[in-house]
Amino acid sequence: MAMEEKIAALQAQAAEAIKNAATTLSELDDIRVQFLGKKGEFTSILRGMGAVAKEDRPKIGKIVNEAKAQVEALIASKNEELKARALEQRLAEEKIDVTLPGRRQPLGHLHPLTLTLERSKDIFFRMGFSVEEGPEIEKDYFNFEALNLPKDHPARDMQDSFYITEDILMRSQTSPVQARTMQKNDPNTPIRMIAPGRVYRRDEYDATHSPMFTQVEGLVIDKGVSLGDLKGTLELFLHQIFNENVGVRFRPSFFPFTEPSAEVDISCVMCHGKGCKVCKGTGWLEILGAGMVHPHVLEMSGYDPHEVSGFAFGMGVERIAMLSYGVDDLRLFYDNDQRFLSQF
Ligand code: 2NM
Repeated sequence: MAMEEKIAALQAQAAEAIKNAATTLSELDDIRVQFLGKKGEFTSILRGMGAVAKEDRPKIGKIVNEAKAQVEALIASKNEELKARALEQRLAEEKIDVTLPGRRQPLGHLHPLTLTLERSKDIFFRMGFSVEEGPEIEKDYFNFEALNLPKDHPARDMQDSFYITEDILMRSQTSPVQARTMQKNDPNTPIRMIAPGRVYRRDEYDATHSPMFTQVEGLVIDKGVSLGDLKGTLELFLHQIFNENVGVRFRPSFFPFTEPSAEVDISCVMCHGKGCKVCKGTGWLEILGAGMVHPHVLEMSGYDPHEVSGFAFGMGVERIAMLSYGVDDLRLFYDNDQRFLSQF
């Protein structure tokens, strides 16, 4: 058989196979290998070109290449056709049952400490307090100096605070925010603020202590602010955060930044004042510290103690959360154990 005829026959054979024998993509690929592969029919013709007369080689070579190109084009279009058909078949076969109920995503909620902090903020917000924030990495000056804690004060010991350099530390209270607010303010504008946030102390980690805990401190400065205002404000707060019937008492105490200073107790939430293990038989639980802002503190931050007076207070959010939810180990707030958290 002449070379041209052989090629034409092969091309027709390939076209027939592609048209009728290939019903799947893998069958089509088998056909491609059979005709166009390394050991395929067209390749062996090209290999056999040596036997063709020299003057006929360009002509025959051209015919082979054209035939190959045609077969390749047929394979490509059949490939598209089969792919489209396979997709159509999948779309027809696979059905989504939209009536099946969805997988329920368990819904989370706020952390008990966040809930307690938000409730506290809300109570003060309704009394006209603004919320101020400040850095957790603080200057020694704002954390201690401006609050009347002189250089030799025991609270400034390296053993009690996390120092970063000589004069930079992790704030041990949120009062530096009050000092910053006083200094930022015009001394003729009154202040009614709270400073909530994290504070850091070199404490053991046990049922009642943590090297990091959350505080809410407050500060009110105006003309004629009195100890009565302090008592009224804190009583209102404690009656709202616990309940209307909780007992509140003020005991004399000492803080470097307030004079006079007081510690504030509530009647025991467990025994209602009768005396139990939680209140160690006293019937009372210490809940916050407070006092009238020391004249020196006012002065250092630009307020004239002869013109204005103020009160300040501070409390631990963890302690409030423990007493209002009846939690006896502070570490539970930080463990992120779902069995604990999902109860709030
Ligand atoms: C407390 C207790 C008493 C307090 C004082 C000040 C400031 F900045 F006005 F001096 N801020 N917070 C204060 C007073 C904090 O925490 C137990």
